[in-house]
Amino acid sequence: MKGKLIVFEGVEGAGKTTQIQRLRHWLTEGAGRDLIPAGGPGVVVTREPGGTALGTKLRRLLLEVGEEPMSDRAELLLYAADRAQHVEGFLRPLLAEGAIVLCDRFTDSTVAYQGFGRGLDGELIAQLNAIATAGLTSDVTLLLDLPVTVGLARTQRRGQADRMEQANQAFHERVQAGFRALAAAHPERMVAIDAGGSEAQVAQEIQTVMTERLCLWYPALAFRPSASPKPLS
Ligand code: T5A
Repeated sequence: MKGKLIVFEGVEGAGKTTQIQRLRHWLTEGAGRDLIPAGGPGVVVTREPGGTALGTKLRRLLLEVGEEPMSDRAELLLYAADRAQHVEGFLRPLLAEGAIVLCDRFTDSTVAYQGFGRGLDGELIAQLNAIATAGLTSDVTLLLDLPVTVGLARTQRRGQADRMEQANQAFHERVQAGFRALAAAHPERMVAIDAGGSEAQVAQEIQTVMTERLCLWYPALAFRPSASPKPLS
């Protein structure tokens, strides 16, 4: 793929949406602009669930509190359906054109939430992720690491909890343990970021990691005289 897929993961309220917007700003209007190729589709922001028209409907089904409890397997299959549509109809075409895609959640969320959280079989989840992605993996995944209680407190300040947020704390702690296990198992792909600081501090840490990655991905740009890979908050 010509483009790059940069994924943000973490527990509820870890700050993914906030940091994706900050990274997009840095890459389009800050010092990061000099480190990515000009032209093409540029920097694109998306999310799972809900990155496509079908996905928007699936997201509603997944997050609203419905009339009957959703079975764990139905939940798993709906997240997989959302991903299959997102990968084929949105991510692959954009990556083929050279886009830098910033994606809020991807396959690791299914391993952490449906695997570690719900207790569904890891092999089954790996198979479904393989079907849904047809082999597409992230170029880097930034895990925003934050204590569950801090993240949930942030989301509670926003108001009514969605269906996933309503799960008990033990569930969210298992999800957290899942993310940390994934980061330990895939150090080349996943980078843990301390998400407990101020928004600016977290953004700074992300810019440092991304400067390193972008210089590796696009070395010709990094060594241009005009390039100024200084973190910008
Ligand atoms: N899911 C998803 C699965 O179970 N399986 C899957 O395969 C997939 C793909 C998605 C749900 O679906 C589940 C996971 C989720 O439960 P969602 O609404 O997209 O639902 O949920 P989240 O991704 O968790 O989104 P949130 O908006 O809840 O969290 P974010 O995006 O991590 O956090 P953000 O940036 O919105 O910030 C939350 C609040 O904290 C403040 C912000 O201003 C905001 O109010 N904040 C900070 N406050 C203090 N210090 C900082 N550093 C802060 N950064 C942000």
